Amino acid sequence: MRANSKPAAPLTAAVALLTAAALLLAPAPARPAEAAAHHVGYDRYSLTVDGQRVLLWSGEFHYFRLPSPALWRDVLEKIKAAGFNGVSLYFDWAYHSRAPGKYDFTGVRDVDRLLRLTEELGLYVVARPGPYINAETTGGGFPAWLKTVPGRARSSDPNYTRAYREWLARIDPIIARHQVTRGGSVIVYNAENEYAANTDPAYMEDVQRQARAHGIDVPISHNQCCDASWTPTWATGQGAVQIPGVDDYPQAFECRDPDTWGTWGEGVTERLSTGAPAYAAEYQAGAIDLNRAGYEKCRELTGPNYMKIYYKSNLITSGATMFGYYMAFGGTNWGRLAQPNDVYTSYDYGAPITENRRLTAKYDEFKRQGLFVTGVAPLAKTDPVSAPASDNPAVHTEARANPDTGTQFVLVRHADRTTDDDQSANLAWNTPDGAYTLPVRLQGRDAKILVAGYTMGGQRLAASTSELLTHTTANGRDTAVLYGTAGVEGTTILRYGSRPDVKVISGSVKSAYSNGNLKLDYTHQGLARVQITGGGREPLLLLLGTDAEAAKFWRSGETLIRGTDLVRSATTRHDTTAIRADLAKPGDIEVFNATRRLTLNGEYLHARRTGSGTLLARAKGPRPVELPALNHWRGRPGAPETTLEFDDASWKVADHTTTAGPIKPKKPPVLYADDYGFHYGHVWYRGHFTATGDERTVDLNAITGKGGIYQVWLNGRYLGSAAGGEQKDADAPVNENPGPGTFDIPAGLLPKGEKAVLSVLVENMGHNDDWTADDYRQKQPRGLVNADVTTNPITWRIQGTRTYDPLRGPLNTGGLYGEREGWHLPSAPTKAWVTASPTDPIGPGVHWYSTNARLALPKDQDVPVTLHIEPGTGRYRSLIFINGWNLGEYVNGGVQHDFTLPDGILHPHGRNTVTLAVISEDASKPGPVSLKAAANVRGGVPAP
Ligand code: IPT
Repeated sequence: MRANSKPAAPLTAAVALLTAAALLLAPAPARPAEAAAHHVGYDRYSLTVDGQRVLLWSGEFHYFRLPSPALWRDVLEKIKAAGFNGVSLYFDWAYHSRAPGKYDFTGVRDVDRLLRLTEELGLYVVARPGPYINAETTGGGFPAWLKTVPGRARSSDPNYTRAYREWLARIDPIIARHQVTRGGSVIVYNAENEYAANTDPAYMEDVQRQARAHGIDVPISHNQCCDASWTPTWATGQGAVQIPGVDDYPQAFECRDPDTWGTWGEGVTERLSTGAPAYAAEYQAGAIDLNRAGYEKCRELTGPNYMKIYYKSNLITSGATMFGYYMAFGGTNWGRLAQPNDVYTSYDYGAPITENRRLTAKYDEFKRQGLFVTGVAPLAKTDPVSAPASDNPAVHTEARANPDTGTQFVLVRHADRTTDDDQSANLAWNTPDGAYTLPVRLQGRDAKILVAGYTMGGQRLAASTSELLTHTTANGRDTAVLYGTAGVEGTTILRYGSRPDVKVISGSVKSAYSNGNLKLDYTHQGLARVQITGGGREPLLLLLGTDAEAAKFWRSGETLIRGTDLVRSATTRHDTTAIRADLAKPGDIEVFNATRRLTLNGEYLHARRTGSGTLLARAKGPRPVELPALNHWRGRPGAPETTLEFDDASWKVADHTTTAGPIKPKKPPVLYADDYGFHYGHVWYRGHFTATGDERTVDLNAITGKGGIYQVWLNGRYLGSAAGGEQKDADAPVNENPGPGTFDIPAGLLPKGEKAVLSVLVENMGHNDDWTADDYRQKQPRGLVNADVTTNPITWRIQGTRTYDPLRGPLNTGGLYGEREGWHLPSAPTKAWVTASPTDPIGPGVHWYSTNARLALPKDQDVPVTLHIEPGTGRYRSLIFINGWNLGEYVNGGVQHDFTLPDGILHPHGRNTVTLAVISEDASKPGPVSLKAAANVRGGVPAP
């Protein structure tokens, strides 16, 4: 289906004929069944597909943060329903590769399935496989095994080159077979990521050479941080890409102060190349929770007002036609996916779609903008033009126009973008259809894009001070939705060959006709409906609503629907329109341009015809649901490694004397976990020595990544714990105590000449990123980095993850005793455990608890379930395993108390195991644990 491909009405036929090509929007990516090759091109205005312009309005989605492929459909359908026509996808090397030469693209890592889904849903894809991606993911996407490869990453060092070529040789061919040029969805390939410091053009060039060799033939882009002041921009010279883009986060990441405005500037996307479209590769649509304010504050920081002012300003000021909003849906840092300096388990990001897949006020604003931007073809090709003069200097105007159609897009905003004033102005507006003086008003932080000279289906929109949401054409009638701030006046002028018949069906709208202009005056209030017939045009149903009313509309093809909490799709066959929708409560559903009968999620709906010619029906809400209490826990202690007699003969001896990493140990042996192949989660050390009798303290140093801890036992006696810390930056002196811990040895514990064992449990919170491409932070070790205990020789043994779990992947399972024995799995022998409760008072060490939860949630409802953990007392943290999947880490005293348990991992209609590994630093009393429903809607996608 093509928007705007309908023949124009007589008055504008001549113009329309001349500009038909410019008015065509490219069709959505083809479904596999009809896969056909298309040509992808671009010029300074926009991307093109088979010569037709595409304004790419995409949202970022990380499949690796939603370990449930069935729910990929849910999120992508929601992204599509918000008016996005594309998604931007990072591909995370670390997620797929557990060791050199070992790659997995099955199950939750099946990216071919993901790309097939984008094709089926008609979403373009910007594929971003790195090799480096940042993204607050462990190692910035680098697999931890890369830390043991000598040579600087993100350079043309031969060892690194061998490594990244291996990744690209695996991922590129998958991406290549899904390109638009082969009938798929991938329209752009992004090379590297914010490659702005310590750059190596030969490397940047080779990443692209590899891509081409692997069959990538769509344009290659790059996301430059953060404007053209960073050089190189990769616009010219060796390593240059075809479409250089810019990342922009104008609100920064201080969610604690959600009222701040434009901390990082104006957010205007610079054009980096004269021959390519301006590309906002990553444009801020949420934030990492840098100062632990909670993601709701991040959603406020980047809320609808920010979106109106920054996104709309950017569109008109920059003329960008390619956008990647970061993030559309953030998801979960499950397992050991987090890069610990910046994020914790939740990667909700304050995005328009929450981690529990709920739609927010930001989603509404995305929908208002997205339906407009992707539905109004002339916006894909515009040049700056002089703007209507404003008679109030506090009201700023700026304009662009399509050079072929003359259609104008006028930005109206406060001159001072930080103000929340109420300001009015009169605009002296020279439109393609005549000169008009029209009043506008900005109430609070706001910005508008007004349209003039637009051939809207069979209608001609001369000008409006309301914003255009969307318009559709079906059954010989146009329907258009315009909207504005509640209580604020609006004017819409339409052109006619003769006086049309105007019937105000509802609301209060005044109309006047003269000289071909039909002028409608109204105040935005609820939803007004005006039926216009005659005047030499096809009939028009004009809907004039408030912002809130506009957000109630959904569009699927040419079908416009009002009501429900989400419309996933609407398809009409014969006389029946079949709707797939979600409802949180019973409500009305109104279908514009429907045929005769309606079905909702497969069930027939009793509908009646309204005075607006629409079909109206009442739809049921969800049945209430109940979740079981978590009872009947069984438990057992989980740190036998602390005892003298524990048998560690099968453990690796840590005896390396050299390391590839840039941080060298003060003295051998190297104790770094990665050097022994233990990359994720906890690692145990046991140091065996014969006591001299003079030992007084144990002096240790460990690097865990931010937020990690380590714990120390000597001959079974607990000595205490310390924060693991991280090596801050390359300037910090090597080995300058990132995580020091000094522990007194109790008198009499180490008799001279007796055998002794020091047991140390070190947590690995995840690996640093390599944003600055200096290799230093990224290759910083995890585990013990120094140990001073005795003057006698020590034999160190080390043990981390024991077996590979092909289903759950490399980041799921660490090296706790229980993880090595599979206690986190549904098959755990918990019958042999004792009756216990995760709220029992505990001492230092590791304590395992497990129970079953039988869920019987209704099959036709979507109930996102979370694990809620109440604060307790003491210093402890809990790893959360659901059916064997590590779905996060609760840290007592931290910000996160609700952990998303996605369907697919969680069985909504069956038995689940809930297992906790509680790691306590001292005496503590953990808080209660329960299952919670984050929502309850009728609809959803079929459960996996
Ligand atoms: C930009 C990265 O490209 C992206 O991967 C992600 O880390 C994002 O930031 C923050 O969430 S880096 C930019 C903030 C300078």
